[in-house]
Amino acid sequence: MSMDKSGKPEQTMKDKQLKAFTVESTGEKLTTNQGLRVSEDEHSLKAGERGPTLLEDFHFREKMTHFDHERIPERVVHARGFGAHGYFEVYESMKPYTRAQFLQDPGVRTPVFVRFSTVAGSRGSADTVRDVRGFAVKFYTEEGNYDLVGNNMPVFFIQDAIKFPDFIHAVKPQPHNEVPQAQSAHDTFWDFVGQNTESTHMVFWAMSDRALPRSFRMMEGFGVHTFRFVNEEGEAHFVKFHWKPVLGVHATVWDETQKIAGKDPDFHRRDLWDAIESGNYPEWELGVQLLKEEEEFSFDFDILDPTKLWPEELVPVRLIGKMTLNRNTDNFFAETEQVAFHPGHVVPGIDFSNDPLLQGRLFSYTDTQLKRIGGPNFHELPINRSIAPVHNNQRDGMARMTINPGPVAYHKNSLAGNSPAPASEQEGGYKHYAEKVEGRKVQARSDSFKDHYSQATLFYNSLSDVEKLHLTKAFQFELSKVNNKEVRQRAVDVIGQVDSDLAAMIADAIGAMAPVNGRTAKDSFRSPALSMENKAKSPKTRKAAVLVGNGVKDEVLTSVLDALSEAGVISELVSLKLGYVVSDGDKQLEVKHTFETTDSVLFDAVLVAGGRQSVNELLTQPLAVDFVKQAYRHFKPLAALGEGSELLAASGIGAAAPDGAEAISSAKQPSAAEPGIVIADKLDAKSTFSEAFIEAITAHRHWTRKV
Ligand code: HDD
Repeated sequence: MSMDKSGKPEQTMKDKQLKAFTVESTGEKLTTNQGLRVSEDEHSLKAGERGPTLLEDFHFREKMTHFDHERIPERVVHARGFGAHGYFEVYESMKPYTRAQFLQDPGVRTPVFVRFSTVAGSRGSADTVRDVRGFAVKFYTEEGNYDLVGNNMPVFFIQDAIKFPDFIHAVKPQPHNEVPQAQSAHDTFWDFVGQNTESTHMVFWAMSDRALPRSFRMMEGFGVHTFRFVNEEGEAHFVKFHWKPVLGVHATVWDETQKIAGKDPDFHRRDLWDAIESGNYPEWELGVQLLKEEEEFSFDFDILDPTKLWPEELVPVRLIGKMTLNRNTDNFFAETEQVAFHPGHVVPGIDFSNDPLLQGRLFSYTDTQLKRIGGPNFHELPINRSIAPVHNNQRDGMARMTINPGPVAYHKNSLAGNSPAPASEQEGGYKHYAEKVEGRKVQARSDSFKDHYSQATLFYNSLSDVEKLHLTKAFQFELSKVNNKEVRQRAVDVIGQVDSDLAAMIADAIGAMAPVNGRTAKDSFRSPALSMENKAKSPKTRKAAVLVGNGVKDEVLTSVLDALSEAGVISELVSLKLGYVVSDGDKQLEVKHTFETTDSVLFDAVLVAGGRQSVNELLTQPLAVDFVKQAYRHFKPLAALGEGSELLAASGIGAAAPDGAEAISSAKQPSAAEPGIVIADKLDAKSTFSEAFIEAITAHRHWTRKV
């Protein structure tokens, strides 16, 4: 990627626009908001040193008033989020399908701002709760802003936007006591599921590992609805949008997820921030599934139904470009909090379908910004500004920033030569796709939306055994938190319409009855693309904890750390005290964390370094033993150099497993006795050791381990 002279990513047009609003105060004098220099900022103006504060202290009043008004309403959904800047490049011209300018020329970089979010929790809730993740992308195109406001799951809970307030009321904390925070595991959510069976497919996604992403950088994104591409000739194609992460799709395990929420509630935002700061720019490929207009009725599901996906095996995903995030925000509030997305922000060549969920969204998003940002001029906030010029007859409103001169603010006019004038299509004017519609006004839903179970079955059947096990346990956990027995039973009955064996396993764990009229998922169609197991794997940016004490053998450790770093793995030393440990070769190695300040749940892998004294120190520390034990229970790769294998043995690893004892003895080669455990006590095996450890890290987790 191109860099400027200081080695930073080159500025996009959006960066330059934002720069004009950026105020750097380092080295400056303190002033009031009126620009008056302030001479005192610690003592308010008083009548005598011990006297009352005087109202005339304008600096005190201004400072306090601003503080009192610092909060705006949090988003009614997706309140907790995190954003970053980047750019998008198309691989090849999409001209045959769409006239959208930003999808024409592979040489053009379109600036983007992306906000990831959880849905149910408040602004201060934990990152790693079980939830859907928002994946909202604002493209600052030369034709105006285009927002692709999606999620990390390809379907949704409801089919018609009129049910959105009901669904959100059911999943949010209960209104009488505001409990539980950022959880779907409570009566009202599961009551909704039992009463509104259209949610079944999405509930399966929400109970799957997709709801526990390891990182924002390792999750897919979906536009969910069917949209339209329209080309210069006015021809339309139906289109579904996908974001495919280059690092693959990975999750944490449930026990780990819950612990991270306590140990580091900012786990996902920290991960994204750190990746960008360290130059490991996250990347996603943009994929499209395309259907001709005449193929609208070619499937056994309705393509307007947002609870249905288009199986990739039936409609292949074509990768058309790549998005790279390469710049963190300068100010969270100004950028991430004030950014306003809207599925109705489109550019010529992108249009809507009649999906009733999408149609309702087209109303809701402007409405919510009026409340949240406080008026109709939210488009003028720097983060929301288009890089395309804005000219219209809108005037006034709360906090208007542009100064539009002249008396004319209406169309048509003669006094300003009838400007600003509507543009023709050739001049870039947006023209709505001339879809033919007819019908009676009815409050009803098409029969083609009535199948609530087939695709839940498809999803369940497409999962690997481990993913199925996790999903089963998720249902068991969530329904165990439901107090009302009838609500529990109804949920089991609904699950029975997808797979009766699954429903029976859940029923057994939660004291409910197995459904009598269940179905079986076994014979249904599979879509391998739906399983996370079949996605890309990479060791890049994975974090390894390296457990060390004083006297650690540094020679072999250094070569292993070099190999890890070359593979893109980030290693951080964990020891008993912060500062340095002194190695057997008298080197000072910097310790990043202590066992008190970190935890294995914050790492992807663990390496125990060798050296008699070092390992003895670790063996005296119960937290070090717990660290290793827990990493093992979470199926993470573990590696030990030399005497380091004793810490593994002390944690019950290897010795407890059938072939483990042998592995821990003097293995010359890394042991394959247990999946994801790499042990070497011979220095000459170091290169093989590193390779085996990197391979184990690349695999993400080692599910066949019996824990
Ligand atoms: Fe929504 C925010 C995604 C259905 C109403 N939504 C919001 C955000 C995302 C989504 C990612 C956060 C944007 C940001 O980071 O600022 N929403 C979706 C998806 C949906 C969906 C993928 C289904 C396919 N949403 C949906 C419906 C409605 C809304 C049916 C209402 C009719 N959504 C909103 C909202 C929010 C919002 C209330 C809250 C804050 C905001 O818009 O800016 O208007």
